[in-house]
Amino acid sequence: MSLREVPASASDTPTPSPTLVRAIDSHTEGEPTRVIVAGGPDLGHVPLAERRERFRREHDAFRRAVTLEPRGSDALVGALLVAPTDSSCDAGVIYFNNVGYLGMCGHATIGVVATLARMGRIGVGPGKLETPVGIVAFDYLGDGRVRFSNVPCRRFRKDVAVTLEDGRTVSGDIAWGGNWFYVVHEHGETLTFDRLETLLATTRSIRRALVREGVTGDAGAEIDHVELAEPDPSGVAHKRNFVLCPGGEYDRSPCGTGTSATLACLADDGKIAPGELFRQRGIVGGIFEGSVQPDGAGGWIPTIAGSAFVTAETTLHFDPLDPFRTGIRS
Ligand code: PYC
Repeated sequence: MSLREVPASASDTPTPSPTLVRAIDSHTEGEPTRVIVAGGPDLGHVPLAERRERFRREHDAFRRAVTLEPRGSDALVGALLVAPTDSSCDAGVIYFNNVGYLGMCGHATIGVVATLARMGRIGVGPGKLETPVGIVAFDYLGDGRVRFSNVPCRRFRKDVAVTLEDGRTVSGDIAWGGNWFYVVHEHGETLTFDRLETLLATTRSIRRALVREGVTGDAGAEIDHVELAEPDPSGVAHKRNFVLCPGGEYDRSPCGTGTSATLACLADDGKIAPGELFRQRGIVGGIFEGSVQPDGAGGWIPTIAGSAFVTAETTLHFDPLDPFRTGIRS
């Protein structure tokens, strides 16, 4: 039976008809975000980490319907706007992608803030978002420009080597930037966009090596982001990077949580001082600016700035007759 012939089951219905799901799409330095502003699943008014688990358990078809083709794409990060439990926050947000749920997402945070500005829910100035991994303070600077302070970030292990299937050895640091990263500094690659297929193949192979060799984050946490980094030869930025995301796609932006993980490693090594400006260039050319401050517990609070642009304001339709209404799955 081909995928086209697989009947869609009732449990796959992502939203009860005739609910309208309203979304605002944007991109942050090239990386897309789809914010669900109305009609998303009701997850109750419990802490956001619990709501994320309920989303995963009871409404995963909604995640797939929003992010997978034909409605979404593997590069897309979804952001469900919810009411915060902390009334000092402007909104609560749960991030998700083509394979699951993210604790935090830097480019999507910038996209969410630009979206809230577009909706007239915030103006220029400071604000706060509640996420499943903590409260994120932001400053909306106007014209889509956003600066946010990430959750506390830290390096977990330094100079960890793994061996790829082709015999190459690469070496890097394991760090928490709001997601778990393997920040690879010895990789033998040149990080240019024309080498996209090679960079994807190498980072996917590194990801397999991490699994094969049992290399994890703290308490056995899966390292689901791989970041290759090198000094930026153009001099426009301090470093340029290439980031493989959990679902096998690459981050078009310089990756907010990846830049945070990089900053934590640089700060631990004394290569960047608290408050010193750092620029990271992504693989398609976008730039994030960042800096760190000590968090008082041995880690670092990164501040990241970048720009997002709204690309669409849409109503999503989930036709019960559409066999692919909850996405195309492999
Ligand atoms: O900007 O943190 C980020 C991010 C993670 C995955 C895609 N973008």
